[in-house]
Amino acid sequence: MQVTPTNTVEVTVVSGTTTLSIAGHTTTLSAGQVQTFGSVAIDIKPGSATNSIHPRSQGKIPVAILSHATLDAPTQVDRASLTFGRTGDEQSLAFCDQDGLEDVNGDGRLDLVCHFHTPAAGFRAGDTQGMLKGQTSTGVPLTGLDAVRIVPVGR
Ligand SMILES: [Ca+2]
Ligand SMILES: [Ca+2]
Repeated sequence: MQVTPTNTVEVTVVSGTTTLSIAGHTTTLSAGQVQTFGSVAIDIKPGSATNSIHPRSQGKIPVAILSHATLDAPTQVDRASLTFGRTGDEQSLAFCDQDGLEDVNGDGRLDLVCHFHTPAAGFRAGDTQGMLKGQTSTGVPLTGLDAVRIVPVGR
């Protein structure tokens, strides 16, 4: 089963166990367990449509985690769990905004904007997407994808 970045998938195992693969990570579920895995919409560099990244920058990349009907990102995302970069496993988190929360996509729900160290995110020439991984404060895994454009380094 393939899902898009805004789908939420609920899995119920009626007998035995089953293995789930989520964004390349696998987990095993036992009968009787009900889990919800959330793919969240993210916006790399809110306000920029091109999401240009200078791979040699020593700066930070802002990433907005967009709230939706069943996720209030500012209150429900476990900020310390967040990893972001070319594979999604990079320990690149600098900080998340605590004050001045914004509704970056104008849907009436406040979103969570976090900032990630560019060198730690590990983007390379030719990368076309960035992935964010993490979990909610109740332990539900979250993944999000957005496009990036890697700025040619030159020289
Ligand atoms: Ca953007
Ligand atoms: Ca919003």
